Amino acid sequence: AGLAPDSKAERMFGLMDGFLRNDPLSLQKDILYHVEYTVARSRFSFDDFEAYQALAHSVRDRLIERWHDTQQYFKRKDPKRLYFLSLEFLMGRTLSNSITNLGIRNQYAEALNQLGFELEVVAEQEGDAALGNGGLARLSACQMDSLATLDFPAWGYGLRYQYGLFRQVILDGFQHEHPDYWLNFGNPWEIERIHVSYSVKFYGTVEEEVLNGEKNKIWVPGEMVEAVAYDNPIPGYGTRNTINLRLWAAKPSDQDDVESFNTGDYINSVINRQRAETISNVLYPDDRSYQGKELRLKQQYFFVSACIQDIIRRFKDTNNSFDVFTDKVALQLNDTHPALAIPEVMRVLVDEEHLGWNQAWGIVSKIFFLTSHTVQPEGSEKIPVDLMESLLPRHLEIIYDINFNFMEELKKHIGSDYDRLSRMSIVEEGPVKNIRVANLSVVCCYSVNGVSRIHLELLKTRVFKDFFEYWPEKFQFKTNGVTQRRWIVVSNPSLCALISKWLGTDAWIRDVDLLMGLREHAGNADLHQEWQMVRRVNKIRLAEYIEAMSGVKVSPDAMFDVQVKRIHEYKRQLLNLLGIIHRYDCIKNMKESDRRKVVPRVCIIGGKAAPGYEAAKKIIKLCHAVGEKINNDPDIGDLLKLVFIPDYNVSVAELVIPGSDLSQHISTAGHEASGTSNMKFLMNGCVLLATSDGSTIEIIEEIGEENMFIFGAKVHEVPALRKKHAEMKAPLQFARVVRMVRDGYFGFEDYFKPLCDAIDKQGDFYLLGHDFASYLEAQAAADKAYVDQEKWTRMSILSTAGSGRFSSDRTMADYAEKAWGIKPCKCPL
Ligand code: CJB
Repeated sequence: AGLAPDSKAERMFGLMDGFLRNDPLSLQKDILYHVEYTVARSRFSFDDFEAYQALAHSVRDRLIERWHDTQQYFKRKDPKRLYFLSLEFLMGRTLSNSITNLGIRNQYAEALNQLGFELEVVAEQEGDAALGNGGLARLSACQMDSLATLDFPAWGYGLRYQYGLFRQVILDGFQHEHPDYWLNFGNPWEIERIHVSYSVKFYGTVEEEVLNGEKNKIWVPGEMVEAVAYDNPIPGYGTRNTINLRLWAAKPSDQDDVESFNTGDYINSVINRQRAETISNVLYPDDRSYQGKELRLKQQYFFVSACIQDIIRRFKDTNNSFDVFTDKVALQLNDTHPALAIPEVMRVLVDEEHLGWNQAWGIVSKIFFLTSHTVQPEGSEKIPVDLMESLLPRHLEIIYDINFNFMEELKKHIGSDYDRLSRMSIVEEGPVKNIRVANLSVVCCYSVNGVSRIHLELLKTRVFKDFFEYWPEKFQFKTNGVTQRRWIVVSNPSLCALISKWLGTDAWIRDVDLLMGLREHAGNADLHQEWQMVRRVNKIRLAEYIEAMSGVKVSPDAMFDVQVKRIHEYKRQLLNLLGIIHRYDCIKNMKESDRRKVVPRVCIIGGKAAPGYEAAKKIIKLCHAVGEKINNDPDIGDLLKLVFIPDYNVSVAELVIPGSDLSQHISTAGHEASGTSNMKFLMNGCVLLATSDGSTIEIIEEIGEENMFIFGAKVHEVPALRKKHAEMKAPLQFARVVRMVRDGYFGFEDYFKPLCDAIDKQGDFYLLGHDFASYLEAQAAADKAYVDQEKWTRMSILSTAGSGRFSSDRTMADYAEKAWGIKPCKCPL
């Protein structure tokens, strides 16, 4: 497959002994080969980590084989390709996912076994690739898996940060951030492409030349940095297709700074050049606010410049006119972070390829597709014009020109409504002049996509209201999804086997709508028994992990109630904590006879706070302070426990999600653009306790409100509630728990004071007080349902059964058809 049928190729193929073999004996040989020659340890003595390394290299060989075939096939067919640009990818671990998708998991397990190792133990040796912050970044990873599985001719592009997302270390209940130097132990999954490297320019001046009688701009840079490619193969499931995730690393440029070397200061010149590498050094850990930082802007431009050079080079390999560019290339912008790609393509087409402005704009305005992930208008990025002018002088000119044309066009339609014109302008006037990256993206992208139906409503009516009224057809939504390969097949193998048994097929792994077939067995007593057994084993595994991490012993008989996600005020981990305090307070004040009716709970919270986000860090500390009190109260015993899981990441999620009974998604309505962990919990048969927000609204439609616990204000009620809030009195039980925190019942009263003030002195923006009573009702309903194990198991089965619509396979097929205009291109087996 993939090889041209000439005799030389056949000879080469023969010399290599054909394709790599996947029977357990061949796999053992390959593993030992890599122990000896790649890891350079003795095959007579190697440990679990070395076994992991060798195993990973043997998997890598198989990935490369398929990668070559796929890329060669794409090249031959030359279809329209999708380029997925994202500054963040949360890939997590690769080993288990790869061998599952390649369909050789059992063979590897057997091979390892015969060498005296256990696959599960060896797989645990791998660290997470955490090149992203939260939902947005994990979404990119899920979508790559779906693009590969659905055979789409797609490439992902990202940055190869040396330091991924910080490691969260908890000391005395406080979060500390430690660097994540994830490449310390090598990374067998990437292929360094030293021959794929591009110069990226910064600073300097714009000059004019006359070319064929026309004026042409040339950017004379003040600094150059090399972008070197690192390829990460992404295998599809049940297909030979293996697509590429190309990550760029910054390296010093040979062409840069020759001057300073000539001045004789050799040592300083070397050190200066080395600074180039800082561009791709570290991931920004704030997942919503990165305004106006030079390094961030450099990162973004470095990224898009490398991508665009690579994409145009590949286009020119098989095409000789830009007339067909829009038939061959679609560029997906994962939020506005890579939006500089827009002026960059304009610059390349006009200044370097010498297309006229109108022709170039005709191309640019058709190839970009934006996905917005946020509902906060203040979350959108701004670039100070001064900074832009110094770092990217030519791009600033281009943005001005785009804006000029846009404003002229707009005036023809809306006349002299200057307020609106100034709101829609790409350039924000004021004491500091800024480029509004969101406006630039909306003006230039062919479509703007929300991540859930309600999110689109909010984009239309709040965030991009002016733009929606002007360009209604530009705005669409494609509800997010997650991949069932990672979130069921890899992370919950026993549930996977059970589902396949009851559906009579494992075809749902590619065709996830088949999960609906579980509905007809939702009342079957045998299924219930098996379902409960699988869930219990996962809970025991989680209980062991909790004890190892926090020293708290928890009983798998209790309900495991979980909230894991980034810590944000709008996600309301504080509401959860106040609910737990209330529960504790109630139990303390109960008669013995009532205590016997209490459903034992283990409350589990996990997530990272952005290093500069004070309120979020206080919430983490409060969780520890409350946990400390409850867990050590002999009066409470197993009735209630509260544990914080430190350093929540993808591989921790793979353990926590399958072991949860109840999972909380309790953002103030109108604040969560979509949410995606709700979908992962759903797939694993966890029952949701949630507000009607983001994608949860669509989940309610799919599985029915009677199979979930829904509470709280609705999106359309929130603005009025905020206005009314001053006159409203918080319910007594709410005031009481806030007072307990304020009065130092859990210690640290000065430290927690701002959290209490935000609620009872500063207007309670996130409406904790308003939603508290209905939150407690929903929790009480969950307790009641849990006691009735038959009812609970039914709800759990129906959750999994209804999760198919929330697969990223559906999202990617939607984008392919309605936005990008790409078609599957399946490499023959
Ligand atoms: N999101 O993770 C991030 N980071 C951001 O900077 C902005 C948004 C999240 O993206 C997810 C994927 O679309 C959404 O599900 C989630 O609601 C949103 O907060």
